[in-house]
Amino acid sequence: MLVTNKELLLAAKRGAYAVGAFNIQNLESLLAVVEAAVEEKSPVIVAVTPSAIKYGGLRYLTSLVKTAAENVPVPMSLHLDHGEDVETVQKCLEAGFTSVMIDGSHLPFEENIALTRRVVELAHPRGVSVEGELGRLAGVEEKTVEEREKVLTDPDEAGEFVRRTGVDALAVSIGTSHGAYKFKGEPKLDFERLKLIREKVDVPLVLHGASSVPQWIIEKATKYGAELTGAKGIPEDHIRRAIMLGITKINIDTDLRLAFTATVREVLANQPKEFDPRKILGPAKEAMKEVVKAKMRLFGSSGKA
Ligand code: PH4
Ligand code: ZN
Repeated sequence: MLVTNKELLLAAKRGAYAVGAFNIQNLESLLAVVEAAVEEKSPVIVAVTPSAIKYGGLRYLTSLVKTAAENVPVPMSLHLDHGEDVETVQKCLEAGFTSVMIDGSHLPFEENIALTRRVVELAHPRGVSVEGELGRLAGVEEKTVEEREKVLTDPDEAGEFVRRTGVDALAVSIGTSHGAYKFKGEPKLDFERLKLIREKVDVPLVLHGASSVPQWIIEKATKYGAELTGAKGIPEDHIRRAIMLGITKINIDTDLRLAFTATVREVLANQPKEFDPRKILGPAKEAMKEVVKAKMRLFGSSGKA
């Protein structure tokens, strides 16, 4: 069944676990996420970005997710990830999304508040929950203290942002970034900042850019020809700590992409005579599913559906 992020995340906040938001772009990625959720008996957030919509089409992707939701016994939300503007949000609301993110994190504070507030006014009357973002997900390693302060979420501003916008969840910046190259040196997240944000903010907190970039997947992809030198993600113990400090939604995309790519490369390399897409994409879907299942166990959402 399709439910809102608000419903999933308030339960997670009460239970001190996190719900994974997994990005999908096609049938295989959706099947991987849904089958994992069913096997793990886990609530799940199916996340779709504007660029995924451009690739797969809003109607096709929405129909696939709705069909999945009608046929599985776990609660699932259909979430717009990194919505850029009111028009995109409007289209997703009309299509039946149960949750939307509006990402005004690149805007000055007051403009971010105004845009986010506008989306809350559109979404809440339809019973759809809204995630806002404050602070930017830029790499922070080589930045000065002043530069870091500009990029990472300010706890006082976070409290004000949530009060004035009415968002149901807040994405925060504590040192993560999107993609497979998150750190050059030792991985480091600003847990002190997360604690302070938690004290100022009541709504569920969201961690974007949370892929761990498992070395075994990098090794497998590299063995079959990928070039991924320097790829590094968020260690699993950092994820556990973030959940203990109040993160209740965790966004994962890169780890699924890596699992997909490593497996497609492996199949093509080992079975050069194979040209049936199902024999190539099927194993890739299974590899993504195993990654999603492992995340659900790590986040503590397994068995919570
Ligand atoms: N996301 C995924 C964003 C994907 O435009 P696009 O579809 O390429 O955008 O919101 C994440 O936070 C993923 O984090 P990760 O890269 O660590 O998996
Ligand atoms: Zn993100």
